[in-house]
Amino acid sequence: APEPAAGSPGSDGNPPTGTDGGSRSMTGERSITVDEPTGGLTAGLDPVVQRTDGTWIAWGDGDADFDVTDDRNCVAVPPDQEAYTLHRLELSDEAVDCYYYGFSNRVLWPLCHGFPDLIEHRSNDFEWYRTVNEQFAEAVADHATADSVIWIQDYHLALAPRMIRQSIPSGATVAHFWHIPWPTPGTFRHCPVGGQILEGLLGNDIVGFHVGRYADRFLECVDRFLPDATVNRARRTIRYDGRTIRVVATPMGVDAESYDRDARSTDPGRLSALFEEYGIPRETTLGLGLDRLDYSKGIPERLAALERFFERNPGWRGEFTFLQKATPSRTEIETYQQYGELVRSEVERINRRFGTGGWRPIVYTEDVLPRADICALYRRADVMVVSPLVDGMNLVAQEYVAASVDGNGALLLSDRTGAHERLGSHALTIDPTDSDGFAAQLGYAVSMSPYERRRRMNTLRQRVFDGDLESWMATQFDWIRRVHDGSDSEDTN
Ligand code: GDG
Repeated sequence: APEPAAGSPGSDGNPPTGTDGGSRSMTGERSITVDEPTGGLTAGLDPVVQRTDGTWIAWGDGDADFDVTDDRNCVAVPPDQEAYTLHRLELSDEAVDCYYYGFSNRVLWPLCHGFPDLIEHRSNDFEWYRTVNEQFAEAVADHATADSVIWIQDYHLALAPRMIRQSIPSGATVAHFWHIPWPTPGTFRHCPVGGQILEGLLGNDIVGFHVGRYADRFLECVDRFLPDATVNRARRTIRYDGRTIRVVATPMGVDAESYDRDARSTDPGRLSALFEEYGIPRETTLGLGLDRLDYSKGIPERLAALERFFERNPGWRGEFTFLQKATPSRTEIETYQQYGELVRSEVERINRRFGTGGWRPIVYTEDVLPRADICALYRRADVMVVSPLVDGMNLVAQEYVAASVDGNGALLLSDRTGAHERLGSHALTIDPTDSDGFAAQLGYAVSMSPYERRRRMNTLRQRVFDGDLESWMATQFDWIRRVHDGSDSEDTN
């Protein structure tokens, strides 16, 4: 089995300070507090790393209640079982600002999501990005042996693989999973340090993406911008620096069984209380949106489609309520602040236009809810709307399906998400920017026959359960094992 795992905080874009709502605390002997995060990836990785007896390297901003037990900032997790070692990198405020809110989220995030106009170049951001990547590489070198497997997560660590490669014993395997899209070469050109990013990533033995499209674009970018690399697009391999790098597409799933289980144990009293708190009529047909407040998620476009829907279907006024749960994210960045303001003001405007007496067509909240509440809402929602302008995968769509235990939910899914590749043919596909078509699909969803709902949902559930988080992990580790054992070599040379 692969040994140490290493990685960044995860995919939800939030630092691993463990302060998300709905967390559970365990207190060990040395007053160590471990908050279980609500995000899918971190929660999914934790049991895997527990089984490997490895080391998890993650950064924190120094605010978390973290009691280090040795001079390398290492602590055993869980405190009472010591299943793995958590090596924590403490970052200063300036480092967090430049590395995380700077180059990671002002350059790489908009670049990879195809929003080059939103890229902000600030002096020092890239230097800090490099410095933090170096810190990660040094921490890995502290733990790695010739037999190690190093598994790196996401776009915050693009330079680290090459640095790691230079500082660890040969024989160790380095794999990376990139949780967000990879851009076209035309967009990638907007990154002034693109060559360094690609060289950094080619320090890996394996680079993983959610879908084949991103893997192919990555190969195209390497082909176009790194003249020393030899790309084999058919085999998805790259020869560089005397090594072969394998590029793979392994779509990430969710822990479907646990969403199914939590949805089945919904407390009806709690659901009524939530409806009351948010002013949602008890018997309403319910639409649901659940996203980080991020410009990639297409929330204003969704609101425009809802406006069109209520315009065209006056009979649904008072009968259909849309709950938009938006979690504030990266609020240090002005683009995100402006986006939040736009979303809030559009909700108010639409509610003023169509609201009557006690009924609001759009109920909007920025509350972070415990997972039990999320599962209860998923189960209750008649229509789930997932309409990003671009999204690497999108776990929410899959969680909704897993939690639709009564089989009668309808999923509207943007064709610009990774999830659409797996679920698209049985969800109701939308182009998020086409308000008319989007509103028409919404109209279709709310009026869909129970038979069609069940038929579609049965197939969706099959796909989500077949391609769940565990199967994603297994596929990842299968690739890693093949490369690590050398059994992949005849394919790649
Ligand atoms: C990135 C990529 C890719 C949200 N609000 C609450 C809450 N959540 C949870 C959801 C879901 C997660 O957050 C969001 O995951 P997504 O996949 O939808 O989106 P990103 O955060 O953008 O994730 C994405 C993912 O990485 C994995 O590779 O799919 O494409 O952008 O799990 O349930 N959870 C709780 N309370 C909330 O209020 N408990």
